[in-house]
Amino acid sequence: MLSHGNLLSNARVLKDYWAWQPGDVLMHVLPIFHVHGLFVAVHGALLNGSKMIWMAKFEPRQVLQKLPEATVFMGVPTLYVRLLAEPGLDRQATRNMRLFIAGSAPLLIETFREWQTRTGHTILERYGMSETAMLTSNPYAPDARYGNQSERRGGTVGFPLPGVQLRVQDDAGTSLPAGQVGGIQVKGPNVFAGYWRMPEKTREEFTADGFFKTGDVGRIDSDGYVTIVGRSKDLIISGGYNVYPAEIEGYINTLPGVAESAVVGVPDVDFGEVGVAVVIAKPGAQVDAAKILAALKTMLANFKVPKRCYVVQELPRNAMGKVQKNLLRSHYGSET
Ligand code: MCA
Repeated sequence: MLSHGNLLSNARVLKDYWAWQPGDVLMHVLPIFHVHGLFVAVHGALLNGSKMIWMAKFEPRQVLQKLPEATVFMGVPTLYVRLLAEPGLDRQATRNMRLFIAGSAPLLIETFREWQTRTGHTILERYGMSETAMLTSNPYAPDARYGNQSERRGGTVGFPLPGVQLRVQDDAGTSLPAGQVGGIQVKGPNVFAGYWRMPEKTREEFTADGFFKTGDVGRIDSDGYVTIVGRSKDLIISGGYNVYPAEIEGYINTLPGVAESAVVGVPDVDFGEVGVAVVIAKPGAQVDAAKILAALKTMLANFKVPKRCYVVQELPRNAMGKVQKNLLRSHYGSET
């Protein structure tokens, strides 16, 4: 439940933080059924009274053709990777741009650096969630508020935005000092009121003193930059879309002949991360990996369908009997 107050406060902060200015033109290429495309991009432009160049689909070549008419671009890392694959991406193509912003998934340092080399622009990475809109951002420009810490630092998501309180806690609920890794919790005028008609879940996800537990794991460096190192929830972020392994496993387990399954995220050059399914057949049953994927395609949105499927004899388990997804990730992450 996001209120108008949540969204307006965040949009105002972003307008100031990213220095939206008269004459800005947004190149809009993201789906408008997510906070990134719908709120951060569209509402940023609307609040600034800005023109948008509206693309129905992300086509790298079309984007490059139109880019000289734009000043602001927002994308998930996959879009930057795909633009980098275009020979036409260079300083000339990006000459009128003021700002490139990335979010929704981790931007690899290689992408950040290659973008700098090819275009001369430094991508500004920020961090947010549907529940909170935007939480942190790398700085737009040198700013007295942050002394020397005014660079856009690759691999980090920058500073908590004005008005956002962000802390890192261990499992016992103790706030951790700079540099130590723990659960990221936030509070601020942008944070939602709770999950719609889910009071239990809402209670679980907030602390007694009103901080929202993001489920992301990270640290705050001594100079204030926030870095996300992982997440506590079992979640795959593929091309900027959230994919919940438990949902996919639930579908696989209903298929004929399947005893059990585990879905894990493995690295992918294009989507950052993609799902891989590892399946165990019922005794005596014949299960075919390609058929499983074909069946899933009829049941799920395409982006949720694992890119690969393996039928194996057993799943690695720890002493408690829990599937060791980390082992599956490292094993299947190296097979392409
Ligand atoms: C498409 N496919 C995918 C994905 N997208 N598979 C995994 N992950 C994906 N993200 C499937 C297609 O259905 C197709 O399957 C095959 O992969 C190849 O698709 P392709 O043509 O390459 O895909 P596309 O249509 O060009 O889409 C790629 C995309 C898109 C443009 C990167 O995924 C996208 O727009 N992502 C952005 C999502 C986003 O806005 N996220 C923000 C949410 P087949 O071959 O079987 O047909 S997060 C958010 O809002 C928070 C608050 C935040 O902080 O921003």
